[in-house]
Amino acid sequence: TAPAVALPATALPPSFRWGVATSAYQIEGAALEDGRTPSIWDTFCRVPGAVVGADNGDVACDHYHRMPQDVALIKSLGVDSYRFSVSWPRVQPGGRGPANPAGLAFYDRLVDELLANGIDPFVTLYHWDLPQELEDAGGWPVRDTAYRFADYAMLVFDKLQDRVDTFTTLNEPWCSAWLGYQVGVHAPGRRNFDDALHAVHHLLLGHGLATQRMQAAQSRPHTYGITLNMGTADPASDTDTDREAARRADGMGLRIYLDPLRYGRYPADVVADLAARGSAFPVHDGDLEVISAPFDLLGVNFYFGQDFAGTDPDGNTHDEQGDPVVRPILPDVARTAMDWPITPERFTRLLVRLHRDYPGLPLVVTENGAAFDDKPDASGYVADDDRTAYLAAHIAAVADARREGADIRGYFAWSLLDNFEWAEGYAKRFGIVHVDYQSQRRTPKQSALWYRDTITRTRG
Ligand code: GBH
Repeated sequence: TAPAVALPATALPPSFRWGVATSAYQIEGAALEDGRTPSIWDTFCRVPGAVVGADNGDVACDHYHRMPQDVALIKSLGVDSYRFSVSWPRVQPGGRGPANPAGLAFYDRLVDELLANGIDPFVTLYHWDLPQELEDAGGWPVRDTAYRFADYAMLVFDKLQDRVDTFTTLNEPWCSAWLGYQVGVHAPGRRNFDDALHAVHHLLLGHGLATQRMQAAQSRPHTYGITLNMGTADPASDTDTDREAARRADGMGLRIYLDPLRYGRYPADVVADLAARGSAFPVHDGDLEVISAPFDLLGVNFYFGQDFAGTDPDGNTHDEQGDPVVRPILPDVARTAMDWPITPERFTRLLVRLHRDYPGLPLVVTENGAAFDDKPDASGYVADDDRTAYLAAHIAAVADARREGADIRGYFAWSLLDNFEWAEGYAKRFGIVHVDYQSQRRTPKQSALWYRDTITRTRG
């Protein structure tokens, strides 16, 4: 990897928001404490072969018990914001009914601790931990789950709105829908195309219902948003077949979320593609008005961009089911420990494109980061040149996109801590702070020190 370049101090304005991000199931542990019930991830982790090393989030980073020290750690990194998610089954066990006071109290204490340390809390309401009871009732493919989500959101909002400014609804609905219900590599591990498609619609509906209800109940103005995972989908070559594959990938990966959210309609080309295979979004009258409820901020999670080919390696344009081939091809560049290509110039292109195609929507990078094969020394310190270079290149990409006019307000590094990396278990480390899972000792890596220095210099 190329060595990290120091970002010019003026590359980003003093008002730029700098943060670190985590999610509840990935760090909290305390899976059975204070009334929390299982989520789909507690269940999925027990499925043989589902998670590398048969790991689970029972203990994770034990953040639930170490929260004040972790907030002190966040402060020591020099960031001004902390993005965390609220665990639905902690706050509303079973996914229905009244709030669990002990569960809500944890987030109440977290917010107070952050504010006392001058850190702005940036709340994600849902980062993939659906209460298992709601999955047993059908999960996201079922319409009722959208209404259950809005009810849950209000329990959190009522408790925290006096002190929290930013509420985002969903983290990466693409992952919840397709990885959870079609590919089956994430919880709940189901494999059905139409279930996933219905999940997309109900996730978006849940976002809209929750956003409308929070806005109606607010006692002061807040910033409302949603976070999407976004890549770039380029044709692998100039052929019509590859261009068509890239169009389909972009439609299913990005436009089926942003078009309804911003313009109140699913993209016509995707609707036609779906109809050709006998599928359709389960839209009821009025749903698209709800889904397109105005919001203030788009969270962008970016890891890499890819190319798409419309043929398989044997040259076939259709698979065994008769569906057109949309084959991802990873750009031929350096990779991370996830085997993900490192593509910062595509990040700039994505951000500029969002500004062009969905104007008037402020952007915040809610996740960006990388796993590498860390080699801690005896003290736990990791000299992670590779991660440092990754962050430097992607923050420079944000600055480039701003110079091209994109309205990007902030950047959150994924992640504060090494943590439970979903289907990869604890084997993959994304933290800018090393975690020794035996002792739970936290040690900032070189990348964290670089990040702190970068923030300090850009603040002027
Ligand atoms: C994020 O997901 C999560 O929000 C976060 O919890 C997680 O720890 C972090 O990233 C690191 O993984 O190759 O078909 O999957 C990112 C998941 C990975 C989804 C890249 C899109 C590209 C398309 N994204 N993936 S595919």
